[in-house]
Amino acid sequence: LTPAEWRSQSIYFMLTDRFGRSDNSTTAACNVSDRTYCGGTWQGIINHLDYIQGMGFTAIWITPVTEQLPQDTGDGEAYHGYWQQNIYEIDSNLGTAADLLALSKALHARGMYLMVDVVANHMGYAGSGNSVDYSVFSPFSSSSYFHSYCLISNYDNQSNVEDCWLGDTIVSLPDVDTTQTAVQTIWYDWIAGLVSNYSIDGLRIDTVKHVQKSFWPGYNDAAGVYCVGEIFDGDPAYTCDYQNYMDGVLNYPIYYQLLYAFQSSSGSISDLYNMINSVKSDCADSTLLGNFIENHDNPRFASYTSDYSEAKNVISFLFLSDGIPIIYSGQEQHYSGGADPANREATWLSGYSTTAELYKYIGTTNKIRKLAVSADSSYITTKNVPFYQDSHTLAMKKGSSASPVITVLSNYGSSGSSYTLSLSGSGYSSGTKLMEMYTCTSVTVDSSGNIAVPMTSGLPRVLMLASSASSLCGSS
Ligand code: ABC
Ligand code: CA
Repeated sequence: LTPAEWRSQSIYFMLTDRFGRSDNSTTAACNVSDRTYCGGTWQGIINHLDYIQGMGFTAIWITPVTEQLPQDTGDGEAYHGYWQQNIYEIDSNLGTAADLLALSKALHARGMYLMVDVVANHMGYAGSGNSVDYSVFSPFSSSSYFHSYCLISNYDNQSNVEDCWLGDTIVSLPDVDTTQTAVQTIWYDWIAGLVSNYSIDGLRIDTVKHVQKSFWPGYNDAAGVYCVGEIFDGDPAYTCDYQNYMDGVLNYPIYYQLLYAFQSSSGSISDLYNMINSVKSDCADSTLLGNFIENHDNPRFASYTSDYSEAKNVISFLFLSDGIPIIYSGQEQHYSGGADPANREATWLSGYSTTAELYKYIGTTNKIRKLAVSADSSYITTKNVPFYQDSHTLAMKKGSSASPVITVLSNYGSSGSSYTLSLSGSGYSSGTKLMEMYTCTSVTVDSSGNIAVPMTSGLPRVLMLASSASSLCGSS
């Protein structure tokens, strides 16, 4: 799938080991602090595709599929998939090659897409960096393929970040010397083969900032599908530059400001407002970024606040601003685990409830976004414009200038009062009939061009042309 085709998708991300089991158990124990395999499989994902599609997702992103180090170490087992030893075999804990292919086929049969996480920066070894037995790796079975051992010690020094090793002295992440032509050839051939063997539609690329930039265009080209890179950094100038070397990047700059703005009613709306504009100007194309508020490396949103209205605001932002929305499995069940490994709760322990508040909210929000995409052919490529802010409220518009979708967010939380926000600056002219999409409330633009937005309980509001809204809100 091309970058242009990915723009309008929405992605559900899961650790394969933690989402679903082949036996469909909803009770199998999974003690996150053990950091061991819990029994999730590719077949388990196939078994629960209705649950994922029921929220409106059109794609999934799964953790790496390659064969991992086999030991149970002081840092646990390689259940997350980021400690590979043999890139030509797959992790048998997660299933067989036939199972992985079956997952790809099952998705495609539903018109859904498969994104796979891949690692080019390192391999994984159970032991300290000066004791590595390189013969366990396939390929790269000698030290000559690697940078010499040093742990990353200074994130402000880019050569230290690129040439030294991630990991610790318990599990080393031997750093592949990606500057060698022979290494580049191996990686480019490998990624082309993986994509073709399993009919993969997109890639999430791990540890992008730990590899020299010049490595990535060749890798992205060889993959031939949309690539979104992980640059774990909140600085838009730093992170966006990588979009000059691959299709998209995960939106860490927005992640931090979105979290800060909505983790409490005293969060800064203006910092988020300004970051929307910074990302738009620093990134080559903000509509190809991957938007998220949770992942497996950071504490879950609900570990910062249990408030459902705050959770709904961040979800609405992810879906209705520029970029591809990504929800991390368990977010829809309001899971609240803190830092790794606590944020890796098994989804099956929720019983896959489809009546959970956020499960339903994500479903509605996916529908609103799809309606916006189908009603306005320029919606997905037109850049989001924040146009109103006060200390608790942010309004932004996205889509054709004649009929943008307007999203109003508030960080008051669920104890917020009911009031009418008189919203100016939307660009809609007096008399235009709009529909508020979460409540199906009709609103007519007043004679001064203001919109009387009915606010309550700190909940998000989304307005679009009433004439486009009938499939969700009935005839107007
Ligand atoms: C394991 C244990 C943990 C234990 C740890 C030492 O070892 O599970 O409990 O604490 C995988 C596993 C992890 C595992 C690691 C290491 O491997 O999933 O469980 O931790 O063995 C990616 C993946 C991630 C994966 C790896 C490794 C990479 O998403 O799941 O981890 O393949 C760095 C990397 C980033 C990596 C992340 C975990 O570490 O750059 O690629 N993620 C700063 C740095 C970042 C750094 C981040 C976290 O800290 O700049 O580069 O990410 O260490 C903002 C700044 C940011 C700053 C943050 C903290 O503050 O703007 O730059 O990030 O304001
Ligand atoms: Ca490196």
